[in-house]
Amino acid sequence: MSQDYKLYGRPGSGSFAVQAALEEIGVPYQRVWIGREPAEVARYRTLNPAGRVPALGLPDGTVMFESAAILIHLALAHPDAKLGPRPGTRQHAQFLQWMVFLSANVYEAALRTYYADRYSTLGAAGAEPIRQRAAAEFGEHLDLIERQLDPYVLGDEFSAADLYLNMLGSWYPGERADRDARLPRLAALDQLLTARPSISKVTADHAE
Ligand SMILES: N[C@@H](CCC(=O)N[C@@H](CS)C(=O)NCC(=O)O)C(=O)O
Repeated sequence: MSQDYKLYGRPGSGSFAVQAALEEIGVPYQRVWIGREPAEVARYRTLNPAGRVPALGLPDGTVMFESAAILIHLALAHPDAKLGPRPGTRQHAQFLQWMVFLSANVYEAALRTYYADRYSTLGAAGAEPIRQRAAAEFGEHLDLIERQLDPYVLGDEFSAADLYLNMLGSWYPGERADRDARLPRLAALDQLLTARPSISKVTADHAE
């Protein structure tokens, strides 16, 4: 039986871009915030064994996780929303490249920045050098994609990669003014996205 999409997330987390994609598509969905209490996380792990957010319940009840995979799936499942180029094209190859780049490098460096204690055998006592290195790499990965923006990740074609980059770029570890001075094209992309109703709706939802 078909049901609404069910988005599992947390305010300010990786569920932001997925929710923006659902808004762009215009399908009904339920948004479920997952608390951080161990019992709630343990319950959530029965749906998503990775225990991370986001995860997406599909209309047939299947639950999938990994933000880039979810965004790519939504782009493919709803071609009319134009969240990605036509599969098999050169542009789609670029789309896949940047989605994986963002997930494997930018998102990964953000996790190392904000959960640095998990990456040291010393825990919190060993976190600071890891955090500093990760924050530097986060900026370097953004520098790389900055050179690509014109004005979108795929040139003049808007896609889910822009939703993803907009979210990840907002996690820059430092002052926003410094980020915008370093990454002016990313700042210009933010302006374009802020004008989209999907982004303003999800921003308001995550700020509640
Ligand atoms: N590779 C995963 C990473 C997901 C992830 O780590 N999400 C963070 C929030 S942005 C999370 O759930 N953190 C909670 C935790 O690790 O306990 C993805 O792209 O979906």
